Amino acid sequence: MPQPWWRSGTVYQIYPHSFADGNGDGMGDLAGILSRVDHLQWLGVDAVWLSPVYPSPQHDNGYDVSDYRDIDPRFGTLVDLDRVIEALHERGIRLIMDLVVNHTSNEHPWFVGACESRENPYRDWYIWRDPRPGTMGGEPGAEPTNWGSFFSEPAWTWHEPTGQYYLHLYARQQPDLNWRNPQVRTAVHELMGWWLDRGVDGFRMDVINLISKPDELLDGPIVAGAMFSDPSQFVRFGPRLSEHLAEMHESVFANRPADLVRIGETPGLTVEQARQLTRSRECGLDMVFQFEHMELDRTPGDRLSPVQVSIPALRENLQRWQTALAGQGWNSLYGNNHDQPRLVSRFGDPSPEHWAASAKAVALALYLLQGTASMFQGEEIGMVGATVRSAADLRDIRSVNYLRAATMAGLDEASVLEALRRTARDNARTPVQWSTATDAGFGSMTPWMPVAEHLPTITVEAQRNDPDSVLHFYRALIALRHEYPIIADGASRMLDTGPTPIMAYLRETAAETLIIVANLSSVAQAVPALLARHLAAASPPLLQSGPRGGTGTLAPWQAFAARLPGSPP
Ligand code: TEU
Repeated sequence: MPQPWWRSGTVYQIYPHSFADGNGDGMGDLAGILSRVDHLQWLGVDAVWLSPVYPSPQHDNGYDVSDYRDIDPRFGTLVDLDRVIEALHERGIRLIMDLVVNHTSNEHPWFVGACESRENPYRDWYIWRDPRPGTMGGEPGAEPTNWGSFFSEPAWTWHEPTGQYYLHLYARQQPDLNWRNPQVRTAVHELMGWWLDRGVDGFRMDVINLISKPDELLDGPIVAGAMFSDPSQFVRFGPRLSEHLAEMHESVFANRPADLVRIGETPGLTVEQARQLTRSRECGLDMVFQFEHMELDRTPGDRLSPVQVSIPALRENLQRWQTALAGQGWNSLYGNNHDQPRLVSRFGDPSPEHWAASAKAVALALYLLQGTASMFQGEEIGMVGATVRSAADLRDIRSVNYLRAATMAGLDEASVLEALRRTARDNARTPVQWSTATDAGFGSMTPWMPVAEHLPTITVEAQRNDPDSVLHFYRALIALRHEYPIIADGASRMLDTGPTPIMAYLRETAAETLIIVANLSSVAQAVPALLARHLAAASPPLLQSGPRGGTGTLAPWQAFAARLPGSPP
């Protein structure tokens, strides 16, 4: 049986707002993407995941869709999208669309209809409830449950004209669809088929694990210091989730080619649940973006408040996912995206001395595990996080709402901003730095978000000319994943490196073994005894980053992959 392409493949996420601006209006667009497809081909990626380009009022940068079958004029037209698909396909690159169907925009005609009257045919496409008994609708505390949205507001908004509340797990401009209604499910299946007929190669499904809500919606506990209860516990694996995904497979994918990919974005999902959703194609998902490793450096219950990352904890977590999904599901490997801070700023060391070696070391440690690599635009040149001087530099609705709620609760703005500098989603959303031109080659002098302050070497142009650059390293890493089937197929075994910041693991098949070692710190590390025994027998590196340490020492951010004996040449 041929293996699906994604096992050895790399997905490259394009966040259209910030990738490249083709018409100079400050906002990236499809024409910009078209002008940069050669970069993607040179890099060697297998697929592009395109964040939403559908018509949208942009309250959540396109994750609030008002028409599922068109393109927002700020990004171009359907004809432009067809051109992008064609240009990618000509280069052997697939296109994965973002499917945002847990919620729509409040400006989507379905919701506009639903708001007209309780009798409107679209009313039941959304989730409506009466005020809490004994209260007056619209007053604080009258919400049907005490749930908070993920954007620091109540999860219910009062609709005065029809006298009910509607549910929104995200912004009030993002009402949740009612997946219990079969008409909703059919409409989603149809629009998916429409895009597949147009030539797209799969979907990244936004918060797809949140689509099934319990029949009865109940209050949850409120942790100390919080305003609302966290609805995740009720909705992250709702009663009909598996059923809805299996039905989606049956109605959309069963009679289509098996190389169309379905990637579920699934905050809060456990390994066992991930296995349930990805263990066979009929379950509906081929892999999930899980969140556990993205929450290890966050305060529980407050995802925008940072704590120091622990490499041993990260290692342990990644290995748990590797083991649990081996042979019974499939992992995705990611360390950043448009919602997460930049990889090198978060897990590496962005200081001029260590920036390059650390960007490479983190990538090597992550992407040689078993799973599909998923990279975010600009990561391949080691881009660092946004420069946030003041609250006015924050664009993301989540950051803005969080700051407002925290200061209203009495926290001081400077310290909240300090936390947001490390955790805000704004971090990864700055324009891609293509060149050293004043507009960084983005295509506009006044981009919607300012270019991040960066070293002059952090541009595509500079790094293309330097064979030792982060960019060339990423290209070699992507190629290595294609070249060595063991990276797709081998079992993963984390080596015990104790409390050190060293991540070391083996990839094993009956025929061969690879060893991957990375010192994920800016301090030289003595090699632990167990690792030293392996290293004594290892081949010259297949790929390496950073300066070499002496015997028995790993230099700061030294990382490499090598063969162990028993391997054929
Ligand atoms: O993100 C979901 C997400 O990452 C978090 O908001 C998550 O739900 C939260 O941490 C609770 O665990 C997706 C998109 O990637 C993001 O850009 C959108 O804002 C969001 O869904 C809503 O569509």
